[in-house]
Amino acid sequence: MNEHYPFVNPPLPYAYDALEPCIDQKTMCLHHDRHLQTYVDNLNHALKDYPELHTLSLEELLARPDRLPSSVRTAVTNNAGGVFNHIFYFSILGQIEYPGNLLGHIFFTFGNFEEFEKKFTDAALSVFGSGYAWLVFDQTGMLKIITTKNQDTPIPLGLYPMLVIDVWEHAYYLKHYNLRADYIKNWFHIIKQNLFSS
Ligand code: MN3
Repeated sequence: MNEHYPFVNPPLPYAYDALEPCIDQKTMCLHHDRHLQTYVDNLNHALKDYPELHTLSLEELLARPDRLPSSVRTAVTNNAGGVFNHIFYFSILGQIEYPGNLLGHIFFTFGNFEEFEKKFTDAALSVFGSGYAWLVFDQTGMLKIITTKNQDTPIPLGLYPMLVIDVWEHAYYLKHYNLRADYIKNWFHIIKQNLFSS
């Protein structure tokens, strides 16, 4: 994610129906082509009149919000977050290999996969309103589960994201209606397939 202004919406790295039946094609189309596209468009619009920000990557824009002009701080942070979070979410769902022996670290940290799944599910269910649950490495190399609100990211916290689930209702409402827990189970089905096949 080292591109800079003007940002583009990268194509989904797999077919829209590749995650069926866990995540349906229509949700993937709308989520990628409309929701993510809107964040890309709004980010470019917010940056348009600030050439000094045009060479910065998404991570650079997100790392130090205090360095952004106050007139666009909120717009840039929210929309750069929306772009970063969605690209990351789509990418880990299609990933066959995760960096740094992630599965080994999960076993080391949580004892077994079921314990990780339980703790991560609880975290994802605990997000009130819209946001994300993440599995991250902290700066000491320890795995942690965290949640973020709205389009906040782990980047300004100095954390390195490994996995994420988007629990905004638009990520699951068409298929699962209000049942976030069912969607989380389906998300885990995909992630387990990826992790255990590598
Ligand atoms: Mn989303």
